[in-house]
Amino acid sequence: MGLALLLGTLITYATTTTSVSAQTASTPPKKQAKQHSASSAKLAKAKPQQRKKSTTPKKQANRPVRVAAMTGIALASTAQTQAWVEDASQRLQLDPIWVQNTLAQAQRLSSVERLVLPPSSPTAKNWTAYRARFIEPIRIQAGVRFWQNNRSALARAEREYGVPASVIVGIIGVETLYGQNTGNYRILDALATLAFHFPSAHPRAAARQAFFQSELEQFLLLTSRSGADPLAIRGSYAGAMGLPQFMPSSWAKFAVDFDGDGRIDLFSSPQDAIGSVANYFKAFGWQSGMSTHYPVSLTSSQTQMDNLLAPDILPTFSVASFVGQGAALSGPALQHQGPLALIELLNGPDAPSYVAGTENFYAITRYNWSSYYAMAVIELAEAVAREMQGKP
Ligand SMILES: [Ca+2]
Repeated sequence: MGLALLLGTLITYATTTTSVSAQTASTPPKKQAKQHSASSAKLAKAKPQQRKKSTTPKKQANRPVRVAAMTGIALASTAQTQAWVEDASQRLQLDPIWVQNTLAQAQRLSSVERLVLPPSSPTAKNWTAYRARFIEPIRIQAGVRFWQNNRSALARAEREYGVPASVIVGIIGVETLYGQNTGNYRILDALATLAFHFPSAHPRAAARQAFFQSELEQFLLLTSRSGADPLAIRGSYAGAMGLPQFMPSSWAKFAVDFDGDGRIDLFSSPQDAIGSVANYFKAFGWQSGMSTHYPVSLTSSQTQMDNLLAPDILPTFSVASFVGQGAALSGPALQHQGPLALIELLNGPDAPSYVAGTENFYAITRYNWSSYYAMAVIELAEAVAREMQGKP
């Protein structure tokens, strides 16, 4: 997924990794806004003559385009790639010549290979520092504008999927700063690199490589079906695309046409992005009306920290069990139905922060497997919602 992951991996704040995308490798890079319109044509289906120019602002996000990082060497045609072309074409019922020709145009990007590796000298996780990168005035104000510009779609998504508008706004804000940073890697290059040259130094190289081969298949399937040019679509170095940074498999499974124009366009239709994020959460168990988390107090020396932290972010303990182990709750938390998790957020040299996470907190981590990411989404959501009060 998005920028969150970049920060997550480079600074090692993110506990695990990625994404909607479900288990993307780890770390999409900083993105440039630039390619939206180019990309938007791509996966969007049909009706070419009716397609409007994108109205998404193409602000340059004041980051230089790292052209050097985007060019590589031609992907070598090997016995492995040949076998893959044959096998994938058959299973997906794609024209093997088209698959072959498409892959032959992919570039192997050494920058992408480097980016998926864990940092060589990880720094301590620090929620306070991580938070400061996302809960800040520019992102909050952009969130307010996004909410104002998409008020009815957000309200409809909340009605139809039960996911609060604020959470959807939080996700799109953390992922791409509301479309300003959607990534400038050619998706074909990124996925082909990771599908065939995943760095063996990675602790789970074999599984990750298999994952990216599968994502490459989904990408070719999507482009083939929509008639999009697979060479023109851009996104993160890990293959995530559009406003919500969906991986191809997530696009295939969870993206929806929420503006009703007959095609799914996560690059330049904020409405499609909004509906797709909400649909994703609903599919991953979002429960309407449930809080994401509650404050928790752990002052007692009797608190059974090892036991409470053992399940990590997986909600496991009833309110009674949670409290019984010395994790004190108050107010509405005491009425909570369903399991809780003790979420620990490290603060470098300072004392960690803790919250009691619900199943909806856990649902946010299905978008990006990190409690730091989830908490940033929640706090950005809350900050934008506060700003929205009293606004037209
Ligand atoms: Ca649409």
